[in-house]
Amino acid sequence: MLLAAILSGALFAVHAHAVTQRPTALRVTERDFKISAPKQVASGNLDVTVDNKGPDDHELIIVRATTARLPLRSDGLTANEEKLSPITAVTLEPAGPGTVRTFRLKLRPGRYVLFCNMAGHFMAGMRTTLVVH
Ligand SMILES: [Cu+2]
Repeated sequence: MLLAAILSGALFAVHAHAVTQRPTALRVTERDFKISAPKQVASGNLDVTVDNKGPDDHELIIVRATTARLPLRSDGLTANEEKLSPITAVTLEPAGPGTVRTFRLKLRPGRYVLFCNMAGHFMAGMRTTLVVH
């Protein structure tokens, strides 16, 4: 009886997850010069919040890449967005400190890099990896 109860509970949980497909919240905080975000998240719809704590303007770009060592432009200070365009999931233009932006994004399983590409910011440490599973 106990085993049956556990099994039915498990089935219900799986079923509920498959049916509801509620978006998962993904909170990203940017500041000079760091990006804080979860290291992993479930695939599917994400409700992303990007909070710029400043003091500088910051962008947010998400690319599907296995490593955070992204190709650089010849300036040596910014990632090569043109080269990355085929694997880019989203690009948010620069926003000032205090700005909070939200958007919905669907990501399939894989490894992603979140970064800011303002001159020097990527190299200064504004990058983090995210595993979507
Ligand atoms: Cu930045």
